[in-house]
Amino acid sequence: MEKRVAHNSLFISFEGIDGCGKSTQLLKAARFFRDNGFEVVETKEPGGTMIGKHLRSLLLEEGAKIQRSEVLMFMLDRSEHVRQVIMPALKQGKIVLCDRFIDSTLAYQHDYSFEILDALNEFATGGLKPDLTLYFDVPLEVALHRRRQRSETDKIESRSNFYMETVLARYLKASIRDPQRIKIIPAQQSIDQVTKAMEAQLRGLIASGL
Ligand code: Z5A
Repeated sequence: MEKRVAHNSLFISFEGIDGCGKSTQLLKAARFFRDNGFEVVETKEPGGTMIGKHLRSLLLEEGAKIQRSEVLMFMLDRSEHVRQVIMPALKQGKIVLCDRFIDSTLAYQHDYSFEILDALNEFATGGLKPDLTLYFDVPLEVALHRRRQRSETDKIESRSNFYMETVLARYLKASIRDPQRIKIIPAQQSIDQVTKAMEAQLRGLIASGL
């Protein structure tokens, strides 16, 4: 695990393809930590700050015309998010639960190499990485089925199956590269079963003294 920002602080990111159930599980994790007496901040990317909210609507509703610009907009969002929200909370010894972070860029902006995106992520975050990343692993068909039950799709969500298969492959590559940080949670089962698997990881963290 990376060196902690402050004693008792913990930074956990939630990752996976759209429809994997990570946002649902983030809420459960927040309740789990609060029930165990911890202070929790829930946040997300894109859109965790005021500037991020503007970027989010530009990115998700309009879609950046140029991919390079899209990457840089995610980086601007991330840089402000770390500065305004994540670091202050960690310095106060809080638990930060973040819906998407650096690995989303590695997975979704897959026109670019890990080398380039690692450098950009490092620059945007000042080197901050999550202490733990929970990757919710579902086959594309399961995620698509869950997404179909929701009515709206935005510019990014309407991408092709081929694009999404590549996103899955990049998540896999990221988790193979960094198995200490990225823990894979099988997420095909019911919400309660997935929560159980996730809580087993979180209990382990608490037992190890956080
Ligand atoms: N993006 C990027 O390209 N680069 C970056 O660097 C970053 C982001 C940071 C953000 O979309 C988009 O930005 C995202 C990547 C890109 N695009 N895509 N595609 P967003 O924030 O609008 O949404 P999202 O993060 O992709 O997903 P989401 O809406 O938050 O969904 P989710 O977290 O994957 O799943 P959920 O909301 O928890 O669940 C989805 C539905 O399934 C819901 O109805 C649940 O009740 C149901 N569900 C959840 N779990 C289960 C189980 N276990 N069984 C059955 N049903 C379930």
